[in-house]
Amino acid sequence: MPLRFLTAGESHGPALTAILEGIPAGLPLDASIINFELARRQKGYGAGGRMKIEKDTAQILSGVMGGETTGAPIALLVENADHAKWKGKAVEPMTAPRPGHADLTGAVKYGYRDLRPALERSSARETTMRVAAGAVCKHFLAQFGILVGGYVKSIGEVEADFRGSSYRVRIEAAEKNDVRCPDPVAAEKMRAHIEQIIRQKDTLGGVLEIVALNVPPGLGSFAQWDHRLEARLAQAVLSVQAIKGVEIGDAFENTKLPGTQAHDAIKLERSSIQRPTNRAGGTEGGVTNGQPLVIRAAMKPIATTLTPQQTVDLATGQEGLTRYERSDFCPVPRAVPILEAMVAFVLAEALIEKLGGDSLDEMRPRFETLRQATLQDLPMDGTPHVWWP
Ligand code: EPS
Repeated sequence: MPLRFLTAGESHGPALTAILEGIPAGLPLDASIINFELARRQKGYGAGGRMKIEKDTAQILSGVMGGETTGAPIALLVENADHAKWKGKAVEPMTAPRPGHADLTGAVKYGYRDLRPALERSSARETTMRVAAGAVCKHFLAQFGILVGGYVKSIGEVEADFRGSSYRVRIEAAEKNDVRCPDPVAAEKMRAHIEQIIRQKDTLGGVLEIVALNVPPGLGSFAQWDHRLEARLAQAVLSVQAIKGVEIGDAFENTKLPGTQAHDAIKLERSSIQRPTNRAGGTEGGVTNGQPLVIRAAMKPIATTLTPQQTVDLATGQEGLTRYERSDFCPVPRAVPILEAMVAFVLAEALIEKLGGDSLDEMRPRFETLRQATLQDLPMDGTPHVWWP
């Protein structure tokens, strides 16, 4: 059974919902596991006014009985506290599309008479449900010792220096400040940069790094284009609002190196195959290689700026300026748990594919017998073959 999820809900509608299908039976689950991640999504310097209104909490409507998943679809619901202000209220039409937002493309595509329906569904408010579904996936992966975490690498021009720190230390250190940057010196500068951008009535983007530790080798496949794990991760990450770029490992840095320096040497330590570096970011040929999985994502500065931008009012047909809609100033720190959720979903799906089974009890022993990268796992004897007689 493939793992899949759908979300539904408008930013200011009564509630947001998700259905997550394919999580095996026997996973202990209660709302606190989801609420922990939802609270992380709400926290981050540079958030807008909406986060003062909401205290996102999930209701589990199905798929869990007696505190454990049953294998049935898991339906999740988060109410929008802000809906109370919109219910029954006449709303002035919005007709001046924001450059970079889904306003204009949505209106052209669906023929809306008002830009609001595009805003309502394209809003990053929807990521609440990705985080909710992803929290279940993260919790599922944790049963196998797989940890998904993330942190901020840069905000605007301010770049962190991670040299010498392990991924695990970075993941833990990131939660200690409200810009989610493990480098405390850079974190202070990032905060100051965000403060400045708020004063300037503008927005800031940045780069995030998402890491998965203890991922077994062999997830994903090169047998078909859409089975390749890098491709699946890239789609999941790029599907997040305002994410416009993605790289696996040191993809862009590697373009500057010759081939002999861009890869991770294969070494032997007590019959175990080891890689002293991780430039590939944990995948080779669309398959995990047992190294930490490293995904980097570029988030643009979001399109809703307090300073008006040049646009055309679609109702009057005149050039004019955008009108401000409440939004974030720098959503980069808040995007960490969102991207973690998407990566966790892809990895949970790939693990379920690899292990098969409908319950955790079926999967656990299979996980224990997964091949590791040791010489004994590889039955090669060097005999010549005629492949195509
Ligand atoms: C968000 C809720 C939204 C926005 C923001 C994120 O709520 P509202 O529109 O009522 O303020 O603040 O959305 C965007 C950044 C966007 O581009 O739509 C949330 O819950 O994260």
